[in-house]
Amino acid sequence: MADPAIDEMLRVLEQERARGLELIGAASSHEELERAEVAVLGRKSPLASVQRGLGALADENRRRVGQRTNEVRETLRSAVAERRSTLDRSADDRLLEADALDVTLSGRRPRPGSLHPLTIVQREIADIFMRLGYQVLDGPEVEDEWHNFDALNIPQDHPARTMMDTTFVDVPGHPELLLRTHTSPMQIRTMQAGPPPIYVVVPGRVYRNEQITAKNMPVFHQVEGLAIDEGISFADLKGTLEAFYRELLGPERQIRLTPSFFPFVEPGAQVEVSCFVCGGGGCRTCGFTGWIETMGAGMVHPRVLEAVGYDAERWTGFAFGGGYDRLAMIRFGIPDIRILWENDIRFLEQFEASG
Ligand code: FA5
Repeated sequence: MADPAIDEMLRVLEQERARGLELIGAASSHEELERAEVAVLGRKSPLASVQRGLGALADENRRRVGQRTNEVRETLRSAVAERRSTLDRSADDRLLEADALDVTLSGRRPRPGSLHPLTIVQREIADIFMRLGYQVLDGPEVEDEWHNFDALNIPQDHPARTMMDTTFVDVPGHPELLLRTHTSPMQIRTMQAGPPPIYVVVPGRVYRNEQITAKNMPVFHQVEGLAIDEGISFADLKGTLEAFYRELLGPERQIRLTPSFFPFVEPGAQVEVSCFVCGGGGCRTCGFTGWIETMGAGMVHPRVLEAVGYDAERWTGFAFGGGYDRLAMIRFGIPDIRILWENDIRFLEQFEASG
């Protein structure tokens, strides 16, 4: 026979199952879940009062309602456990999200530095001569008097020694050491190292105790060239230099060779380039001559060949020594040599980026 009290208990259990599942499912934080758990499973919950009422029931009813009560409690407990682990997971996810490093963003690339105009010109010079079959060598900046002067046919009392304003190096017991005043001592070192034929260029730094002006620095750069072979003539020198200047500066720059004196060549010449500012008409940069002196050159003097033990009857050759700070000025239209040394970033960043 139907017992309304039992029906009511079963209805409460059903209602609690539905209400509990809804509350638990809606909990969006651990606090809310705890509140829901207390509300549906706690001591004051309708479920607990149904349970407390079981003792007053007859055996059969107690079993029936008790079983249903256990089922509802288990359902709700496992819903709570499941909800808790879901909340744990999403808390972890939030943490991971907050901590995440977004590697899909493209990084900010540091701007690469640029090559110094002197480096660019030095590399271009080396490149041009390598294509002409020359080897590129490096030489010591601290030299001795013999290589820098004597072997180059510049005797002790020769005015060229004072003209070059030598800086001596203070090494006790070695009064002969100096900072090379030009790259020409590398002519001697190269010839001492082996027999002809020789085709080399040697770029590098040189030092002279000189006044700083728009075209002169006490530290500057030269590239030495040396070609020794059988039957080399002045025409080879001129042709080589014309090809070199055309490659480096373009066909619009004229060059001219004028007679000049260097003790280690005979005949000697000065190589001038038409002024890049006025185009040859005359201006302040070229000293109103229309030409800029860039290089000394000539046929290697027989005394130099003899100083290194070469047979001057058999071998001939030419040599040149060019100042490439000046070539960089002409190449890039830089009106004052001092700009090359100021390292002003606004100037330097105009040149090609380093590889
Ligand atoms: C020499 O130094 C010779 N050794 C060149 C040479 C080599 C002649 C081989 C013959 C055979 P000179 O002192 O003129 O020569 O310098 C050569 C070049 O260096 C000059 O034409 C000029 O371009 C550059 N130069 C000379 N002095 C300075 C300076 N103070 N600042 C910048 N460039 C300079």
